Amino acid sequence: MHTTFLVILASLGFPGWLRVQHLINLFFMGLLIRSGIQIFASYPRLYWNRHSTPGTEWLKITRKPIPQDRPWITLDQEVPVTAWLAQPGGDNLGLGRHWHFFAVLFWVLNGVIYVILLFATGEWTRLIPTSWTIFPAAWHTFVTYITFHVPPASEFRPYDPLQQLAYAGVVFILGPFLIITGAGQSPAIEAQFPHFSRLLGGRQSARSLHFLGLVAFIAFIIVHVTMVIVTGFAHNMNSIVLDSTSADTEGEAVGLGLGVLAAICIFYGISSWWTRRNPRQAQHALGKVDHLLMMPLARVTKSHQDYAPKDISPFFLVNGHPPVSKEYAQLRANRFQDYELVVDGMVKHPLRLSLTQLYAMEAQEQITQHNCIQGWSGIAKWRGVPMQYIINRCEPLPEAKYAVFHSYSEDTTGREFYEVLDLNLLRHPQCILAYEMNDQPLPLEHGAPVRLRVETQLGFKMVKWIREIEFTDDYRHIREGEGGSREDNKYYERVAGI
Ligand SMILES: Nc1nc2c(c(=O)[nH]1)N[C@H]1C(S)=C(S)[C@@H](COP(=O)(O)O)O[C@H]1N2
Ligand SMILES: [Mo]
Repeated sequence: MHTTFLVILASLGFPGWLRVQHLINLFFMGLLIRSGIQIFASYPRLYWNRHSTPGTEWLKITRKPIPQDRPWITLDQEVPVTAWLAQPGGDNLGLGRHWHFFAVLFWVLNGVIYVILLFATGEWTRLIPTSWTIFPAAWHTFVTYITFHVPPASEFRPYDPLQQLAYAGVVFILGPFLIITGAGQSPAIEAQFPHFSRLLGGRQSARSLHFLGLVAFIAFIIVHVTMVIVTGFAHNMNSIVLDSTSADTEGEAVGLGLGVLAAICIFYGISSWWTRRNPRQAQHALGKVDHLLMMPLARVTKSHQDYAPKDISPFFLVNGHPPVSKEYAQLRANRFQDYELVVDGMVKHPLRLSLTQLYAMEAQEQITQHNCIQGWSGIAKWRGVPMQYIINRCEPLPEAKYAVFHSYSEDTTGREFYEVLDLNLLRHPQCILAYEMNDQPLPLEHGAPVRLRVETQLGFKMVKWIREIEFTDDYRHIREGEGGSREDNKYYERVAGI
C-alpha cells in the first residue's frame, strides 16, 4: 500500500510549484552567498572564543598584517573582494549587508511557502525519510557512486536514498541552521535573549558556525551539480526544468535551464555594478526591505545582558581614531576638568553638564557585549548615566523624535563623526552615557571622557568622544541626511539591530 503510493507520487514527477521554487531558491541563495562573502571580508577572521582577541582566530583569510608599531582600528582590516565572488564587490560592507538582508527575507519566505506546499500536497513523503533503513541504503548508494557506478533506475524514487538524505538534510537541517546562526549574530536578539546566544557559544561562535554552514552549502551545491551532470545531464535537466521524460524536450530543457542560469549570473553582475555606481540609490531601495526586519526588531527588543566579571574580554578592539582637534587636546591635557556635555535642540531645558555633575548623577553598571558591524565583538564593564535620566532632566519637546550625538572626532571623510538615535532606543534600560570602562576612567581610544552605550545596536551607533547631544524632529537635513556618519559615508542602515 505504502509503496504503491510512493510509486504513484514518483510518477507525478516534479510539480510546477516545486520547479519554480527550486529556481527562486537558487536565485536568492546565490545572492546570500555572494553578499555573505562580502560581509565576511569586512573582518575575515573567525573565533571560537567570545573576545575576538587578535591572534586567537581559528581561521584567517587575509594577509593584511596587524600593525604592531602604531595604534590601528578594525576598519583598516576590511578586505576588498572581486565582484566575481561578492555582491556588490569591493570593500562594501554596508551595501553587502543590504543585499544580504534583502535576499534573506525572500529566501525565508520562499522556504516557508515551500514547506507548506510540501506537506499540503503530500510531496514530503519522498523527501523526509520515514524509516531508519534509509541510512544503510544511503551508504550502499555512496559505495556505488564512490566505485564509479550509477545505481539502477529502480533506486530513484525519484531520488536515490543518499540524494534523499542530502536534500532532506539541506532543507530541514542546514537551512534552519543558517537562519539560527545568522540570528545569533544580531546584537538586538543577543541582548533580548542572552540564553539563546549562550546556547550558540556567543556571537563569535555563531559567526564561525554560520561560515561553516556556508561552506557546507557550497559543498552541497558542488556535489549536487556534479551529480546532475554525471548521472545524465540532459535527462536530469528535462525533469528539473520541464518535468518531462520525453527525449524530444531534452534540447529545449537544457537550453532553457542554461539560459535561466546565465540570466541569473548576468543579474548578479549588473546589480553589483549598479549598486556600486549608485550606492545611495541602492541603500534606499534595498533599505526599504531591510527596514521590515530592522524596525520591528528595534521596537520589541530590550537589552537584558548581564555577563559575569570573568567574561570580560582581556583585549578590547578599537574602531575609530581619536579626535585630533586642538580643542580636544586641551580638554584632555586638563584631564577634562573643563569638559561640558552640551544637551540642546528641541528640549525644554538645555543642559551643560560637567564631568563632576555627570559623576554626581545616579550611575548604572553593566557588563555587556559590544558588537561591531564588521563582525568582531568584545565584553566589557561599563559605568555611566542612563540616558533616561538625561531625558528626564532636559525634557525633550513632544515633537523631538531623535537625538544627534555629535563628537570631537572626525569620520572617514574628515568631517565630524555623528550618529542619530531614535528616542525610544535611548529610553532602553541599558542605554547609558558611559564614563568608565572596566572600573577605569574611559580610556582615550574608547571615547574619553564620555561615550554612548546602546546595547541592542551595532557598535557604530555608540558615539565616542561625545561633545553634544542635540534633540530634533528630523535628521534628513543633517549632512547627507542618512542619520549618521556611517550611514552617510558607508551606506550602513540607521537602525542597526542586526
Ligand atoms: N566618534 C566616534 N565614535 C565611534 C566610532 C568612530 O569612528 N568615531 N566608531 C564606532 C564603531 S564602528 C565601533 S565598532 C565602536 C568601537 O568602540 P571601541 O573603539 O570602544 O571598541 O565605536 C563607534 N563609535
Ligand atoms: Mo564598528
